[in-house]
Amino acid sequence: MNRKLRRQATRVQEALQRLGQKLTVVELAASTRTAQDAADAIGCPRGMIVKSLVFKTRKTARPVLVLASGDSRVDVRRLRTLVGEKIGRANAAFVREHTGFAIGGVAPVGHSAPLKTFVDRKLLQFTTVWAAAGTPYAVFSCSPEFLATLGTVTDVREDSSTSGG
Ligand code: 5CA
Repeated sequence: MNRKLRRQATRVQEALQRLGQKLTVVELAASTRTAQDAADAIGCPRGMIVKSLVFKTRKTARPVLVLASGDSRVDVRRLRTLVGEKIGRANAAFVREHTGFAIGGVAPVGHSAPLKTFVDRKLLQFTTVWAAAGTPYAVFSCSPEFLATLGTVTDVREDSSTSGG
């Protein structure tokens, strides 16, 4: 069933194993590059897709990873408050340098070096979610509680003060 994984996907599979997780990386024939692509390929609501978004602090150029629901937008002002510094989206080169993955395949685990991580609380409303696994064709499913172990759970999506989720 599980064909030989590409190198980056194997890295994610191994990271999951090191974390003691019995989770399986799967490579799909269809692209999972964006949250919408992944939702279409998997056949699930876009909200159940985990976006792994990399930001860069303006002054200190530190990477920050935000895990958010596929149908949420990250509120950059909230993120700024959380990190205590101005922050913006990272470019492709910065993403690759600090995660080891290309945009569209950035996984929540298996990074080149430990990454400051925030997990948006909205993800916790699902029983299962799907995250990228190193390439724009690889994903794995997990519980949101597993993602919660990877960083700080917080409300960092837009409108999260009023929508209640
Ligand atoms: N594989 C899917 C989830 S399974 C995935 O990686 N989705 S994602 O949302 O985490 O990653 C795609 C995101 O990368 C897009 O939301 C987009 O905001 C961001 N992105 C795309 N191109 C660029 C770029 N040139 N620079 C910075 N960010 C980009």
